[in-house]
Amino acid sequence: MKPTSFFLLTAGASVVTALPKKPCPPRDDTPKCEKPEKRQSWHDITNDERKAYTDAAVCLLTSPQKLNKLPGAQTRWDELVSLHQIHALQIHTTGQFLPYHRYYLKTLEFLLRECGYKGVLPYWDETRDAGSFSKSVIFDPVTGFGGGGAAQGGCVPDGPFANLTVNIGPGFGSEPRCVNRKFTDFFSDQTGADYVAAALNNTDYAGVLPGIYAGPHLYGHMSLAMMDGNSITSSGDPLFFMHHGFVDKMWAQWQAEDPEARLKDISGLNAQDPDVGFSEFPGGMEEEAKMWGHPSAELLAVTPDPQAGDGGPNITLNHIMSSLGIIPDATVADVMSTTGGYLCYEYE
Ligand SMILES: [Cu+2]
Repeated sequence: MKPTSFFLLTAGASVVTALPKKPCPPRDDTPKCEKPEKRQSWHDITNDERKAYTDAAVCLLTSPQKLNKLPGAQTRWDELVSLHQIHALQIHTTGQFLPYHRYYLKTLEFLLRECGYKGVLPYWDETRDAGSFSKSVIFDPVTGFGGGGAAQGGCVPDGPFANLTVNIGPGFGSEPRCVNRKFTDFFSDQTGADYVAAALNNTDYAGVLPGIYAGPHLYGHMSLAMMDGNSITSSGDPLFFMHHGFVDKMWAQWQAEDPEARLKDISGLNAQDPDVGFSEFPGGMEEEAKMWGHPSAELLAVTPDPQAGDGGPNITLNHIMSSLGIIPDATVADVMSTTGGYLCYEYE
């Protein structure tokens, strides 16, 4: 036995010395973005691509929840909606608005992949339907999201999401409701190209943030009244993500006009100012709570610290965003560029 082990030892040693010496490559953990995916408008994708997308969304709406920690969540889709509910008072009328919703779209994309979706995330170029949203091809009952209900809270009458249930919302509650929306076309005027240009006509984040938020973003929501028109849980309607792709595109477009400055420009609070609440409603947070209640102790127990990574009330590039374990946490710096490596896509 001894000669054999001696042989192995010497043989091993000679292999080690014979290895060619290569210099170590510089260490870089950031994935590279060499070929950004192209996010296309719903108008421009094929019917097969549309169906693949809505099939995956239906799959999420009908699959059981997995995390076992989000209050009220019954389905995988509910978990996604719950994230928006839990973060609602941190990500609207605050500096977190654009980065968190960008990260939220990535969370949706991850979940769609669980349901077998292989395409790129589409978005809705609302400028093409401004003023007449209800007539958009996106609401086709066969190839799109189905139409609007007769009244606010009225269930979508047709399409892939008719008769499906969301259990998160309205507000901070968790009651089973149908997927619902209601069109008011005249509000959708203000998602038109002129309004987008006006929103983006700002030189810093502090200016463009309210431009987008209170401009085309808000008017899109008012025109669609998704999920009882409720600001806390409107993401229950899968259409929400088509609208927020459009919102994300506006930010990306603005950033691309001066990348050097704008890919680093972030400012604002990381949670709502109690005196302001949602900027679109009067009276501040306490007054607005009459519309949707207060988060329960159960919800607060899973709500991330809005100052995570910031060390104070103002948002920084180090701010940590969470999906409560659906995808890993990310920082605002990670999502500043859509082609920075953590993300790798562009809008067409
Ligand atoms: Cu939101």
